[in-house]
Amino acid sequence: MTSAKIVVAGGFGAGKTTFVGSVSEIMPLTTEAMMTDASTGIDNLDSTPNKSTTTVAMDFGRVSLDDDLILYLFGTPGQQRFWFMWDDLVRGAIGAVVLADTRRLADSFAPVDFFEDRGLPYIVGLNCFDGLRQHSVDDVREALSIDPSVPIIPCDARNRESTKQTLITMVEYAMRQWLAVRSAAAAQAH
Ligand SMILES: Nc1nc2c(ncn2[C@@H]2O[C@H](COP(=O)(O)OP(=O)(O)OP(=O)(O)O)[C@@H](O)[C@H]2O)c(=O)[nH]1
Ligand SMILES: [Mg+2]
Repeated sequence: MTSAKIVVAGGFGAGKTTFVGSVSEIMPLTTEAMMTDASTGIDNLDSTPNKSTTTVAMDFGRVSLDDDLILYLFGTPGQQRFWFMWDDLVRGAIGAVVLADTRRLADSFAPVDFFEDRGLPYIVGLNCFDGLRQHSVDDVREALSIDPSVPIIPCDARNRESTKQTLITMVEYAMRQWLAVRSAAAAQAH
């Protein structure tokens, strides 16, 4: 039995808590707080008018991908004022899913940069709100300057099969990256 830690990151309201909640086999641990008037003018709710809470620390969930692989999921807070926690949350993770809302693509720059800077493998999940994807995968890749080797896949954060498939893609990608780093190190040693 192996376990691995995965981070679910992304901009404010991209669907991180929804993603962890839809796929987790245990009742997810959430740290939601009511949005108050204090966030007016700071947090943009135009795209998610029904959103009444926000994550103030983290989400936590667990999912078994098969008989011998358990994933522990850590969702980050999305509000910029809580980003100082991200460094602690990613410690020990094998990789991350960056959820992007294609209606607010600019919110994905900082999360993508965060994982690029730290050299942690990440994939991008395009959370298709209301089934709409406003930009193609190729356009998103170009807009966010993401390397062709990094998977970018559409997903629905509310759908268990979709979130599970996103996680499988993440794990496969992290393993490929890890093997590539290991064989490069072995080649250097010879
Ligand atoms: N229509 C639709 N709504 C979604 C989808 N994913 C999330 N939502 C809704 O969008 C809102 C934001 O979802 P959250 O899961 O709280 O987003 P978050 O990224 O955890 O937000 P923060 O923690 O505040 O950054 C909620 O009202 C969700 O019900 C989706 O795929 N489609
Ligand atoms: Mg959240």
